[in-house]
Amino acid sequence: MKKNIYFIYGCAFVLFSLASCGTDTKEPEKTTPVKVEVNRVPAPDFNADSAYAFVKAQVDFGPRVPGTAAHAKCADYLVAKLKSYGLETSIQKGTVQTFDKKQFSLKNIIASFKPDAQSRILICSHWDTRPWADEDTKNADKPFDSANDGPSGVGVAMEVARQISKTQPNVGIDIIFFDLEDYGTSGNNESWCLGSQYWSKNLHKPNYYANFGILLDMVGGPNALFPKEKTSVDYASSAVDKVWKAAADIGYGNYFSPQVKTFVGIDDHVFVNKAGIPCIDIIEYNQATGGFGDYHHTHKDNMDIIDKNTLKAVGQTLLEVIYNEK
Ligand code: AHN
Ligand code: ZN
Repeated sequence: MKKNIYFIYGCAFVLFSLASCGTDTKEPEKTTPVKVEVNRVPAPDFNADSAYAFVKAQVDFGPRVPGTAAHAKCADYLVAKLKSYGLETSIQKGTVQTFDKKQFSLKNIIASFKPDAQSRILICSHWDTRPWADEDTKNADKPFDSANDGPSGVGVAMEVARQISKTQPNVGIDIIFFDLEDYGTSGNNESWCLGSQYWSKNLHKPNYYANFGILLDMVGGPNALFPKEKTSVDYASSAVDKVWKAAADIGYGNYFSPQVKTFVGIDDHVFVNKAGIPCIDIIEYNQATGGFGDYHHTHKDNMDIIDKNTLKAVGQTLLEVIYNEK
């Protein structure tokens, strides 16, 4: 259902009524108004079934824990898909040390549409799985499927990649899937987001710039609520306003709440902002916990909590923003 858009149907209705005066023709259907969206370029239709399939494909590899075969296979899969959509795709490799003194070779997956366009939007998410369900009461030392935490954002971005390959937007688009976001420990901000930290110090192109960035984190839960996240408002308020207005314009104001909430200590957008690109975080807030959902870093984070309606709300909003950017 579309809200907050202008409907021009009165004239059509009056003309139709006059035309049918004095005849036995039926009353015109009042339920089919001629809709005219004001000042918006129509965006292609975001396919939530396709986005869902991209989420499931990642989860089907098994937990994408750094250093495992599932992690390596998932990277190959994402790169091959992005290349198949004609995006200029590469893997940024680097070596990082985790808080528990282990070394990992990280893979940031980077894909560009219209790589030479000046005006660009960056869409990002993380694609690694946390090695432990340490917020769970059972099997807290074991990895979990992690469908919402990582794959939901990657799945939405993959569907955006597929759509822009079919219908070209005016602007360039960069998609970055950061690695090793989730191998952190609480109370140590620098232990998280190792992929985006590496990228912020080693940009994939010299002087890389985008008009703004949009980080997607946990964008697939049922009835998800996305308030304006505080760091995003502080560093990238015009991008926040643009995205939340687009969502309201196309009828997704019930997902994108105008409230500002402080609940994200650290996330990849912090490091994108450190690189000088204003970047927002679309991230689910749970009213009951006052923080993340109760599935967060537990075995509950699996395909059962992925809702196509939420993927659609976020994905369609992104397309709306992309196709209206100059
Ligand atoms: C912390 O949990 C400290 N930061 C949120 C970043 C994150 C982890 N997003 C998903 N998983
Ligand atoms: Zn996480």
